[in-house]
Order: sequence, then structure tokens, then C-alpha cells
Amino acid sequence: MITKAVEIFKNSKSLFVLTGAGISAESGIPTFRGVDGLWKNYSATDLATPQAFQKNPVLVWEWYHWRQGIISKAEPNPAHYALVALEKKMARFLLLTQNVDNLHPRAGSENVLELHGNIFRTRCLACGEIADYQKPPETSSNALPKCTCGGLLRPDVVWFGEAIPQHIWQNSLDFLSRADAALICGTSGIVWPAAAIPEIAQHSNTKTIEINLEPTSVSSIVDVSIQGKAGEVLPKIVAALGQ
Ligand code: BJW
Ligand code: ZN
Repeated sequence: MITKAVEIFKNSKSLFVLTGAGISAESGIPTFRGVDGLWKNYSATDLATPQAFQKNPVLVWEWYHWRQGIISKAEPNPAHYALVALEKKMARFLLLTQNVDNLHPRAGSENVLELHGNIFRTRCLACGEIADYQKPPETSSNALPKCTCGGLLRPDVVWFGEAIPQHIWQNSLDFLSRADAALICGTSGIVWPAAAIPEIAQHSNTKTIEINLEPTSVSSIVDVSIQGKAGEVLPKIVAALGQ
């Protein structure tokens, strides 16, 4: 299967990549689903909603502060670095990530779009200002971050039921419609609209390759499905592609 993927990359000048939480798992960042996604007995996907924030902003902020702590200490892993190398080999490259952890730019990827926002930014519910944010170390667990205007701040991320940034989605679709290949890596493929990418790619005759620890909802429709750790499979592909 790796050989097939290498063949596709060799014949591609333009590559679209979609990543999900699995690509950062080997950096020690929990994924969303399965046992990994549990925090204090809350499921991650139940906390990632505007309703959860409305009902209990202290709880939701506590979860984001906890994740910020983990992410701040994490380093990009071999999978992130392999994508940096792949970008350099392609004439055209776009990396669309569902992750909010900033690890792709930190690894050195250049053409990156964030579909679900960034955990190191806040948005003011009163004035709408977007600002960089990292939890001050002395903040108590029930403190709510406030804007200079006095309004309540929320993480600048996209929760369930919220619209994804339209320009990012449109730019991604434009790129995908002209891409030779699409790599889908470390995502369960159940959250829309990212889940639609493999099918959209196939409509434009773009070859599709998946890398995941286990079979997913898109495994049966992609051209090549590789089961394994992204941090092991991707460096092997890059090595096989050579200089
Ligand atoms: C490894 C590995 C290793 C582990 N190597 N692999 C159409 C149909 C049905 C539903 C909908 C629909 N359209 C919209 C919806 C509703 C909803 C949705 O999709 N629900 C589904 C659950 C069914 N979608 C939305 O609401 C989206 N908005 C939208 O569509 O707007 C339009 C609209 C608006 C209003 C009205 C009507 C329409 C927004 C979705 C936002 C998702 N937000 C979150 C939180 C982000 C902020 C944060 O991080 O806190 O995004 S939820 C969470 O899921 C997060 C992730 O980015 C996202 C995807 O998860 P991901 O990355 O796939 O992670 P996991 O954990 O699921 O999977 C990890 C994978 O890695 C696994 O497969 C492992 O096997 C693998 N793995 N280790 C390789 N080492
Ligand atoms: Zn404000």
C-alpha cells in the first residue's frame, strides 16, 4: 500500500492534504473520540458546542485551558515534519487542518489553512475582537477570560452547529478541484464538512490516499488506504520519494 501511495505522489505536482487529531496523537495530544476524548468524564465532543459554553463557560474554559497546557508543552512529531518535506517536493501544496494546535506551522509547513480555528486565539462575544491568547499561569480554574471592553471571551474555534470560515472552505475546494492527489491523515472522517473531502476529490478525478491507525468511514472510497501510525508511515513515504 505504501508503494501505491508513493507512485501516486511521484506522479503528482499538486497535493491537497487534510489532517485531523490523529496526526498530533504521537505528540501526546489527545484525540476527540474513543477513550482518548474523555476529560473528567465529559466527552470532548459534548464540550465542543455553543450550548455547553452557554450553560457552563467555566467548565468549557477549564477544558480549553487544560488542552492549551498540553499543547504548549507538545512538539511536532515525524508526521508533521514529513508533511513539511512533502510540501517542498510539490509544485503546488495546500494543507487543510481540522486541528487547533498550531503544530503544522510550528513544524514549518507554509501553506496551511485552519478549518476549525486556533486554540491560541480568543474572540470577544461583545465586540468581536480576535486576539492571541494563552492562559496566564496564575489564573484560577474558575476564572473567565475577559476582553478589554469587559465582554466575555470564547476560544476562537468552530464548535458543532457553527458555520466554518467560508473563505477557508472555498479556497480549499478551489485547490482540491485542481489537485492531482489528496492525502487524508489522522481523521475519523465523521465531522462535516471535512468528511466530504474524499468524495469531493473523487468527483474531480483527484487520487485519494488515507493514513489512519484503523479503518474509517472513508476507507472504502479512497484509492489507497494505509493502516498505521502517521509518524511512521509518512516518513517512509518521504524517504521512498527520495530527493
Ligand atoms: C491516528 C493516530 C496516529 C489516532 N496516526 N491516525 C451533515 C451531515 C451530518 C451532520 C452535519 C452535516 N453538516 C453539519 C453537520 C453537523 C456537524 C457534524 O459534522 N456532526 C457530525 C458529528 C455528524 N458539523 C458542524 O456542525 C460543522 N459546521 C457546519 O457544518 O456548519 C454549517 C452549518 C452551520 C449551521 C447550520 C447548518 C450548517 C462544524 C464542525 C466543528 C467541529 N469542531 C470540533 C472542535 C474544534 C475546536 C476544538 O478543537 O476544541 O473539531 S469537534 C472535533 O471533531 C474537532 C475536530 O477537528 C473534529 C474532527 O475530529 P478528528 O480530527 O477526525 O478527530 P477524531 O478523534 O475523531 O479522530 C482521530 C483519528 O485519528 C481516528 O480515526 C484515529 O484512528 C486516528 N489516529 N492516532 C494515524 N498515530
Ligand atoms: Zn470586546
